[in-house]
Amino acid sequence: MSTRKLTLRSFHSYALMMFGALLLSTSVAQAQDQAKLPNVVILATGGTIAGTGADSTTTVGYTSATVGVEKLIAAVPELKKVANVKGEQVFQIASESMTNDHWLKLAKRVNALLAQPDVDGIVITHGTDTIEETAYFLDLTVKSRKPVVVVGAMRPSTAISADGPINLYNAVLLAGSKDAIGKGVLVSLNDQINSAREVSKTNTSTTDTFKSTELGMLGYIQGNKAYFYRQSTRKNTVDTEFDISKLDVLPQVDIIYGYANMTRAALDAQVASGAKGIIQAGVGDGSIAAQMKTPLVEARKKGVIIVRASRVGQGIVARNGEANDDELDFVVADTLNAQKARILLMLALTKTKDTKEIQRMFYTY
Ligand code: DAS
Repeated sequence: MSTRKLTLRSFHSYALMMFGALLLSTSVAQAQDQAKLPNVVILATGGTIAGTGADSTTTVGYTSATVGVEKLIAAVPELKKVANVKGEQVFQIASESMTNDHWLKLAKRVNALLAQPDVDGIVITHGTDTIEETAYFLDLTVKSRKPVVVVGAMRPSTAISADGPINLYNAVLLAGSKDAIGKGVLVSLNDQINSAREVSKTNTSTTDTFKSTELGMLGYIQGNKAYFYRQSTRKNTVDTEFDISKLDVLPQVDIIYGYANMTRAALDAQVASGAKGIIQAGVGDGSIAAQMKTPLVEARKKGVIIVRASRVGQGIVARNGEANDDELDFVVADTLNAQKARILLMLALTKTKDTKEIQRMFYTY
């Protein structure tokens, strides 16, 4: 074989070897970069973020909870840039159907995963209707400082400008962010970061629906980075006294809604059905209508814990303000709305029936 051919052949094999070495070093470098990314587990529960509509203009009247977690992840390939993600389909429901049983199962799964050293954070995809409740339940029961971010969407995955993919991307980025450690359970949609305790759904259908109104959101997600400007002053996660690891059921706590001309019928029915606690979402500063005082005192005498909350949505329900709580042995909800006061009272009742202790909890969490 001529020298020229030999030189050409050896050049080819040398070039191939160099290309192989380059490929190998690139894939090793990529593997090393990927290894540096946080490990985030996405727990899917359903909701609009997993919803589908008849066509791309359907933003109401769609079917919630139809798209599986793997498809949600596949729809956002950019997730790989910010975290190593794994998905689990925990439930597939519209969140108006979320129950205490779902919450206990979800909280136990979250705690089991966060106890693993190879899990850095968790994202929970969830319907928006009860995100604030699930998030607050987790805020009181998760036993880790690692980030837990609850995320949803206001438009189904099939809609023009669906907000699910960007919300999911931001939630995964936040769950992998060191700044989110120790901030309590977070709710993140619409580029904003809210605390589980303060956030509420404030609009039936717009993408900016989640607000912490007067007490304020914690920060923003902008340009692939989470920015925190404040954090909740209330105890949460590892600093709470609640342990659900051995609980299979939660005490029944119901809510009565205050309005002019209200009657005792709903209260009596809930007490008769076994309620261990009643939250009154009262008018104004948790006021009690004249016709409701006797039935509430009767319920208290049966051992039912009565908590005065407000339907107003903002502000502190003052103890001994609109009612003599000391004399009636009632509790006040502080700034918690009725649906969150219900969650705290359910967990409080797993520890005590002492109203002084329960009031302390409402001033602590
Ligand atoms: N029904 C709503 C729910 O599942 C849909 C949504 O907004 O997520 O909460």
